Parts: sequence; C-alpha cells; structure tokens
Amino acid sequence: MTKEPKRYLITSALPYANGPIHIGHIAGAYLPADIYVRYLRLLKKDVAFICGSDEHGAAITLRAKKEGQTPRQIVDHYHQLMGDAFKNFGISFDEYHRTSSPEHTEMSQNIFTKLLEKGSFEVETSQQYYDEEQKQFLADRYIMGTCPNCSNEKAYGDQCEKCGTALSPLDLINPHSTISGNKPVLKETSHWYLPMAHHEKWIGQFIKEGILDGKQHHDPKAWKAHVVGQCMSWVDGGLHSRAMTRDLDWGVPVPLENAEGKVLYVWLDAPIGYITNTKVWADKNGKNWEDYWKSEDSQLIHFIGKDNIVFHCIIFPIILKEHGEFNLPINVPANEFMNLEGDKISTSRNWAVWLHEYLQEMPNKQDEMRYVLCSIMPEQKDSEFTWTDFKDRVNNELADILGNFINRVFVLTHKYYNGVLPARERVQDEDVQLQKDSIATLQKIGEKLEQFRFREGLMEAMNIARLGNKYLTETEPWKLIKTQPDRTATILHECLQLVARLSIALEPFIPYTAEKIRQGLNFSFSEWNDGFQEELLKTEHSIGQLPILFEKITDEVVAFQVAKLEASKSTTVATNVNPIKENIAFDDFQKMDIRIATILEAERIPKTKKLLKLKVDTGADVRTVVSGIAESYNPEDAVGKTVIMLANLAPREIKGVESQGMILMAENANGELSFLTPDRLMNPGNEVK
Ligand code: B3M
Ligand code: ZN
Repeated sequence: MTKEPKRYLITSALPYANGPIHIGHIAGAYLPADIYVRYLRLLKKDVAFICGSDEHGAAITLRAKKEGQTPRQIVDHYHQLMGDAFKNFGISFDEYHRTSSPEHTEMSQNIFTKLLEKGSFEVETSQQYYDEEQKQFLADRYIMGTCPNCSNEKAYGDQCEKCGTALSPLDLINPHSTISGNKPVLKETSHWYLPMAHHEKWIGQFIKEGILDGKQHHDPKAWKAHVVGQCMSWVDGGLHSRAMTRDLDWGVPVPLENAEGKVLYVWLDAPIGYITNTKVWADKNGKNWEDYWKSEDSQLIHFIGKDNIVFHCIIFPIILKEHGEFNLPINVPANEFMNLEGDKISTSRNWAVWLHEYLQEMPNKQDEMRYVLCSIMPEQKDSEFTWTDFKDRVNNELADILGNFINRVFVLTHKYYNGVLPARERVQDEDVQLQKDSIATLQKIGEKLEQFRFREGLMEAMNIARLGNKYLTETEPWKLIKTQPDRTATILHECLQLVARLSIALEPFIPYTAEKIRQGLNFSFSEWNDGFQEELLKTEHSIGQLPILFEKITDEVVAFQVAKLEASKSTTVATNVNPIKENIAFDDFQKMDIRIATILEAERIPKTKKLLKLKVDTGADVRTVVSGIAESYNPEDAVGKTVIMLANLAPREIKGVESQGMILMAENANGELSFLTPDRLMNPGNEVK
C-alpha cells in the first residue's frame, strides 16, 4: 500500500448521455480528476485517465420517450456533445468511449457470466410493478410516488432526490407509472440479485480500516470523512440484496437463454464501462489493459460526485472482488455538490450553466472557468457558484494578481533590456528568499494535490504570483534603474525565474494560460521537477511578447448570464402548459380577421384594475377596444405600439364601453402579458395569416 505504484488508473464518473454536462458535474468529478492526472503526467507517471458516456438505463429511455426519439438517437447526440465539450474544456481523458458499444456488451456480459458461474448471484422471483397499458415492467425510474421518508411527491422508484434516501419501487406511496400516468399493477418476474448482506463484513472493514483480505490495502484516513461516513451508514444499516438485472428493452442483454427482455442493471454495466474503456484505449495504444486493472502495482482512483458514492465504494467493489481478478479503488475522493445562484443545479429544471454553452458564449475562456470552479470546488462541503463571484475572481485574482505580475515583468524586461534576460549582478537576501519561498510553494502544491486538496493547491500556485507582486512592490526596480542598475537587473532576473516557475505550477489547473506564458517566455520544460531548479531561464535568454492572458469580465456579461438563468425559470414553469386544443377547420381559421393595428390612445377605465380603453387604427378605421392589460402596461407605454388584433370579433360591452375587437396578447407563467409586435415594419391593416 505504501509503496510507490507503477501505474495509475484514474476514472471520472461516466455521465449519463441524457443531457449535456453542466458546471456542477465539472466541479464534482471532471476538473479534480483532470488536475490530478495532469500533475501525475508531469511527474512522468504511467497513467490512464478513463471516462465515457453512460448510455443505458431508464434515464435514457425516459428522455427518448419525452423527446419522441429512439434511445440510440439520444445517446448519439449527447455522447458527441459531451465528448466535444470535455475536449474543448481541456479535460484530458485518454479515452472517452461509450457503454452502448459492442466492446462494452462483450466486457459486461463476460463479467456477468463469470459471476454467474461463481454463484455470486441469487435468482429471486418477485412482484414488480407493471404498466398494463404499455405492456411493460416499470424500471425504478418509471415509477413515481410519494417518498415514505420526506413526503416528496416526486420521488422515483430508486431514489428520492429531495432527501437522498435510496428507495425501492414498493416503498413509494401512491405509485404511478411515469409513462402512462396509470397506477401500475404487480406482476411476477425473476431477476439475478447480488446478495450484499454476504459482503457486509469485509466491505465494512475495507471502508473503515482499509483492510482487504487481511492486508492493509489503503490508509483509511486518506479517504474523505464524508465518503467513509456515507458508506458506513449504509453498511451499518444493513446491506440488502439488489437486483442486477432489469426488464427493459435498452441495455446489455442478459447473456442467457430464456432471459429475453432482460438487461443488466445500469449500475452494474456502467462501472464496468471503466474497464471496457480502459481496454479500448489500451488496444489502440499498444498497452495491456490488465496491467492497469489487475496488477498489484497499479492504483485505481475514482473521481465522482457524492450521489454516486455507494455504487463506487460498496456495490462495484463487491462485483470486482467477487470476480476475483480486479483491483479495488485505493481512494474515491468524491466531491459534494455545487449549487448555482442560490439554488440546487437541476437538469430537469434547466437551472444550470451548460458547459457547451459557456464555451460558445465565452470562447477561449476555459481557464477562467477552470480557475473559478477549482477555487470553489465542493471538496468537503457543498459550495455555490454565482456569476458575480465568477467576475470577481477573474478580475481580482486572475487579472489583478496573476496577469498583472506577469505583465509587469514582461513590460520591464522589454523596456530596460530589450527582452533579454539580464544577469544577476548583486544578489541580496530578499532575492534568495524569493526563490526559496517560491520553490517551497511549488513543493506544497504537489503535496496538496496528492491529498486531493485542489482548492488549496491552486491557492498555493497563486501565492507564487503574490510573492512576485510583493517583491516587485518592495524592491521597486523601476526606481533603481538609474541609480543601481545592477539591482534592477537582478530583480528582473529573479522575477523571470518566478514567471517560468509559475508556468509549471499552473499547468495542472489552467493549462491554456500556462502554455501562453511559456510561449511568451520562449520557454519549455519537461516535468514538474524542473520547477525546483533555480535557473529555469538562463541569462541572455530572449523572451517574446506576452499574449493577453485575461480580459476583465464586465457587468454586462454577469447580467446576461443571470438573466439567462432567470429566463430558464419561467420557461420551466411554462412546462405546465395547457394541452393543445381540439383541431379546427382551415375555414374556421380563415373566418378570423387578424391584422396589424396601432394603438393611438389609451386610458384606464375607472374602478377597474385590469382594463384599458384603447383607440386603435386598424388601417380601415379607428375604433375602440377594451383590453385587460392594465397590470402589464401603463397607458403611456401602450400608446404607439404596433400590435396584432382580431378585428371581426363581435362587439361586446365591457364596463359600459363597447369593445370593437380584441388585441392579441401572449401570457407567460407569471401572468404577465406581452403585445405581439411584428419584427419588421408593418402598417395598420396588414393581414396576419
Ligand atoms: N451515470 C450517474 C451520474 O451521471 C452515473 C454515473 C455512472 S459512473 C459508473 O451521475
Ligand atoms: Zn424523500
């Protein structure tokens, strides 16, 4: 356990291919893994960084149903979208494969068969919910009902997302089928179960003491307290058998005769995806995948979010151990959740910052987001992302501390030395101290990363820039250039070494910026340990021009993003829309005289809250219309508007005024009304058809 591993196998949770990636996912399972892997690579370790799309399970079939597409269409779309976004964001997977691939079917069926042969499963026949209208058994996610724990009426058959309790469909109060809305009936079916109670003892010891097969497997203190805590509360609560197969028509088929219509449980096949995808990568790269999964000198680490803890720390390890040949994880540094602008991130409510949209809206700002997400990574407790905080961190930290230091060093070097690194001429204590401190800081970054303390690691990296700024401010080389040019030369010499060291220290966190700095410096390096050298750049080395590192984020950008989120709130409420009305004949439609009109005058109708009396120009005449819009428009705002009206609605008397027609309005979920204004020049009387 203590011995230095020869290989690292690092995985990030396979995201469900039923929606895009958002920044909560990134902060949870992808960015920390990427930072860690980049660091390991800089240490010249042999590492495989494996991920891919999780393409099975009811989450996918549900989405497909909702969108009127096939599961295949859904997963093809999101696999591509997520893969591209990860790549663009600099998440440097060695492999991003997919669980709907033939390779994966083969791998998971082999593992299932091996366990079957070993007698690891028990067949149980039970009553399961069945939708008689749809003629299908209902997977856990297809059943909703009231959570017995917290009374949330929208709990799923496998989990209540409100209180986090793991459920089985039979636990739900008032269950209903999410496909038809009907109350399901119970019907008999057989499945293969993993009798987890048999494993309670060793898995408890594995989690709590880090002991496996009587040997110290890992240091349990190196695991996060919340991970151990969550697992132990499961184990202490007693482990129950869990079905490893499902009645579903989308998934890895159970490789047995007379198992038609049955597939592997998605939480059995998905983690096996890590194995499949390692093999896919290894085959392409002339490596042996088994070296990474089965050899004693390889270490497996899973990066995940906290909702996946039991699957990675209990269920999958049981599968791996039952199989007998695989390594178990040496650590599972799960993160907690990141909230967004005061609310839980939610795919279904569209309350999220989608990675692919961010990359589009803010091109070439990967590092700004990487920096902010790392700074607030929910390592020990939940955290929160806000756009104002994003702006502040980019402007006050990246631009004002990091960008500013590097920029000053470049400017001064070009100004006094034509971009050529001056020699150290008169070294003083503070110069020696600066190098010492920055080297010690680099050392600390490594230690933090090895402990999965990414926030602190990043803070230390920024401390190198802080050291530089402080040193410049205290030594004021621009004041010494006339009187003590030897001091100015020495100071800039030291500063340039610091900039080069920074370009190494920042590489795991903000690789795009680190590369830009090196480009500016005309500097390259080969490994992390190079950063410990004092003279990274030699005297007389020529530096180039520094590309712009960070632009300040403006208030407009913040306002745009916040407004976008707020808008998503009203669109999601609007999913409670009315069903489409019964069809009408085209003739009926043609009977209506819908036309452009202009509002000429408007006044409130006394003693009413909602009504305005309008004088409108229909092109053919000027007439009076009473309109219930006073809560959304003041009279003065209505005047002059070009609107759409139904001109041949039979006149009606409203509050003593005869209304000759109707102005057509749109209404949102909050009851706000909006005129429908044409988007190019239209005149009163122009037809709407
Ligand atoms: N797809 C859950 C998730 O995306 C699941 C993870 C699988 S990891 C093997 O949160
Ligand atoms: Zn609940």
